[in-house]
Amino acid sequence: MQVQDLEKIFQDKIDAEIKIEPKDWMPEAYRKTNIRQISQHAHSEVVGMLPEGNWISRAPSLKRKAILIAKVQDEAGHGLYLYSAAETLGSSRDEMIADLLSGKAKYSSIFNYPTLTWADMGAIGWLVDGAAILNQVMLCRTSYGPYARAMVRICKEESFHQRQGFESLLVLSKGTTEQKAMCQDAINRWWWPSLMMFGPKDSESTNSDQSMKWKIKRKTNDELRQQFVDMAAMQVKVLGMTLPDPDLKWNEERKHYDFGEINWEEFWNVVKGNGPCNKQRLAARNKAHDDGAWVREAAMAYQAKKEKKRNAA
Ligand code: BYC
Repeated sequence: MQVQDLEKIFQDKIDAEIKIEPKDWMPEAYRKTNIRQISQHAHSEVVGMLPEGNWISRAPSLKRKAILIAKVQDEAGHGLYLYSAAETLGSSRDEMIADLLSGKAKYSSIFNYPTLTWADMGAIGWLVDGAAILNQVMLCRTSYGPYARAMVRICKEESFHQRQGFESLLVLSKGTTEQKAMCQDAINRWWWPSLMMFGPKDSESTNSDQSMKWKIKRKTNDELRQQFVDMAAMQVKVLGMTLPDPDLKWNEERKHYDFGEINWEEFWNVVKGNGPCNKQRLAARNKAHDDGAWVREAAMAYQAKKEKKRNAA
């Protein structure tokens, strides 16, 4: 069959909402885009454990510590599902991890900001997981089958993450003057980086057009960002706090909130490796990888021993 015919069958399937599965024919660029996006997503989950892991030993109560441990552990699980989904496209886990550790692969800009106070755990849950969910709910319907199925489970866990974050901030917002100030300060610091999670403006987004045609993405960066602003602008009222944007205003005509301009220079700086914590995050991942070498060696030795026994039997 000619490539054009294969491409037509492929696009027809996508248009008919039939999932693309690992053994199906697919254009090389579709494979590459999925490997890029899924592996970046996996790296984000794994690096995302670092800013929160930082607070496990300092959680203010046993209950908060148990919740935070469960959340960080969930992120590790998300990373594993996603690496497995990317592996079905022919990229090995070793290759993907090597790209993360060398700094070649991207991961979400948000995890290059520091977690300075306990309130940051609540703000990450509410804003960062809140932004992540909006994006990930759409990815439950992405066209590549293994990615879509991984996202269904991830979304269930993320919605718990977001609720625990909001509840934690709600408690602080009703607390002492210091706790209220800590809550507002965390919201102020995480608001703009959370808006950046959705990526560049549609007009600057290099991958969106093609990814929308292939239904890898179902909504554009700007559409999701607007949805997030609308949601957060309502929820912040329940907290009795404010969002740090003087231009945030309900627009009756658009039926959406208008909001101020994102600092794109800061965004690209962070994406290019020059954010406040990029170097620290990569150093921590490299150290964890090196420290875990004996575990991988032991697992391989155990596997080899089992195979030897099986062959001898
Ligand atoms: N940070 O053409 P565009 C989580 C890059 S983790 C860094 O619009 P695309 C959680 C982009 O890669 C949530 N880089 O790209 C975990 C591209 O560069 P390349 C993570 C960014 O792919 C722990 C270039 O900019 N979620 O939930 O169409 C605790 C141009 O952009 C960013 C996902 O990964 C960024 N923010 O759209 C708590 C979801 N934005 O690759 C929570 C899956 C853009 O061409 N990913 N870039 O060199 C996606 O949905 C899409 O990849 C994006 C970007 C919407 C992020």
